[in-house]
Amino acid sequence: MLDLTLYLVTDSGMTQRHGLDATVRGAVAGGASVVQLRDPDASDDEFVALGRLVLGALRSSGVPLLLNDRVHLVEAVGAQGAHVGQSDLDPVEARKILDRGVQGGAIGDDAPRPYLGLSCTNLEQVEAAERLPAGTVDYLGLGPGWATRTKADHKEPLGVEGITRLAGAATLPTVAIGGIDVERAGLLRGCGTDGIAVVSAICATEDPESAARSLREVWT
Ligand code: TZP
Ligand code: MG
Repeated sequence: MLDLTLYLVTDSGMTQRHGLDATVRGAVAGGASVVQLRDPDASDDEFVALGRLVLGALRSSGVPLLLNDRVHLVEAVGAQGAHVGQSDLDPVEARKILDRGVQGGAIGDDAPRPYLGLSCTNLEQVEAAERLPAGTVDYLGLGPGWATRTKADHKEPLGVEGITRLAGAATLPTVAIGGIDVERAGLLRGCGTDGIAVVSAICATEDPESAARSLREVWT
């Protein structure tokens, strides 16, 4: 099962300072338990190259790599799954594509079933996700907790109360995202999610490893 404790979502612009691979290695050394490659502006070819770079950085760490949106590239990258938003591919369709990769043998005969995450920004979306056929999605991303400049088109911030309400309505594992830093990670403790997801609080720092360590310490 996925460990959602500290979920790193990458940003290619923010990671330029240390490099995407070094940022990921640092984050994992500091305690990141799952990594999502996110780069809405990259072409598919660029995205596959970035995916392989990150996979190399994760090698022998046991930390899974999920791809943002691009379910069709999971197989090509050799990633462990994908994460979709409400306006991306329908989760049932996404699940079919992921499972087809496994059955086709390209991912490997004894490979575990790929993971699928789904973003939810309100209660209705959580309730709809809970009604999906069992095994469609593995976890829900809940957010944004706070306004964030990382995602220009984000929905209304939920705050601690909103995140708590959505997490309480979910039986699926959940992870909070959006504007989370060390202080807010502390505020979210006890909100009912299985973990916290961050972009800038790790990617845009001078020391991704210690940033990850601080977030993890506050959260756990
Ligand atoms: N989805 C909802 S908010 C967000 C995403 C990808 C961005 C979170 O970035 P940050 O820098 O951790 O606020
Ligand atoms: Mg998306």
